[in-house]
Amino acid sequence: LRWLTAGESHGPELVAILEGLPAGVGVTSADVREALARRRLGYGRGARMKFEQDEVTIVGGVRHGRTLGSPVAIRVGNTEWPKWETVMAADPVDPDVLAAQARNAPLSRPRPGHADLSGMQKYGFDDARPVLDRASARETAARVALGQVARNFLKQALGVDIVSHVIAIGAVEAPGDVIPGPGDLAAVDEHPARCLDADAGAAMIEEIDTAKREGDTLGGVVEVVAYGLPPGIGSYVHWDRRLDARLAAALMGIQAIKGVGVGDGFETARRRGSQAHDEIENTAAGVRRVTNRAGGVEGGMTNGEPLRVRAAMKPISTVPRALSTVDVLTGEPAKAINQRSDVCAVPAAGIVAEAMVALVLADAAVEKFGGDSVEEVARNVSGYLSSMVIK
Ligand code: EPS
Repeated sequence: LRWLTAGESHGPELVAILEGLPAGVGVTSADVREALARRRLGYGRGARMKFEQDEVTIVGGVRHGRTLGSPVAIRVGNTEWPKWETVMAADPVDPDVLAAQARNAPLSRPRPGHADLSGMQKYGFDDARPVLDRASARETAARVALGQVARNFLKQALGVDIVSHVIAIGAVEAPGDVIPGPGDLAAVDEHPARCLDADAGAAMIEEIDTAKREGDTLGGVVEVVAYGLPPGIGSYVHWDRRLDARLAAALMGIQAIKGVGVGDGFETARRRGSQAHDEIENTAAGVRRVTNRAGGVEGGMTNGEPLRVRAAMKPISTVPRALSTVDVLTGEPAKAINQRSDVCAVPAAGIVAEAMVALVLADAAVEKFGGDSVEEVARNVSGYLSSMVIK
């Protein structure tokens, strides 16, 4: 599979293309709209999440609710656009018109922790606008749209369910043994912090309120769990075929993600081997792991246990109590750009992480099983499962 997104945060729309998906995957614009609505959930987001709508149009690759095997193209319109028509106009704008609107003033006070400064240096801008508008996590709406298509494919061809939850916000951590099951997505979504543990969830809300009061921002950690994956997706034979490497790259590619863990991740490094690995037993259902510390991946391949990956998000870099920077137009010390800001976007990052995991798994599944229609992939999956030498 290949996927691409384009569009700026305050532009007219985002566009996304997914190429290589088999035909026959059931998907509707309502499915995509629902996924985008989930991304807008979560305590700690700024005002924009409330008044802006995502306008979904599927413009290619789907007919009468089924994919065609051709590239799937989705537009996500931005209802904020009328306010930004001159700021982000594709065509040249009369300088007098530009000067008449405060919004058009160049942004010359780059935020520490943001793409602003290095982006301006790299692309030769003296205004952070073009950098921040593309670096913005608004772009994740396009990925969530494509992720929903990938997710429908995984469900329909392999019976895979993907869930995510928040396991830390700032220093508040959820207990490690609370992991959502395949049917728990609605319950997680109901909680404003998307945390399954009631006590930790309440403490997270409090932490966000405190940070907001103090003019500060917060990061955290999300975990994605995928159920129903057969063993053998991904491979140990080459670095770029390792499923964990591909998942790590996809998750690190989400704005503000600073670390990825597979299974128990960094915790595993602190354990002895006898406490780190998952012993194998023979059960009526076949060969299984007694525990799942590895998070369902060994040697770069799925091992048949639930896949578990975590992503750590840094605090939002638009800090209301603004950090020190330099005004690049004057060279003088200044306070960083700060218009409006989310306090915390960790709950939404879980939805984006689900989408990235779905895209990587769909890619790896198509590679492993082949097939031009969802029925053909499903047939290949069941042929593989029934002919496995060790079950
Ligand atoms: C974002 C900053 C905020 C968020 C935006 C991501 O936008 P603004 O600077 O216009 O207030 O609202 O997120 C979205 C619009 C979205 O749909 O997720 C950023 O700098 O990354």
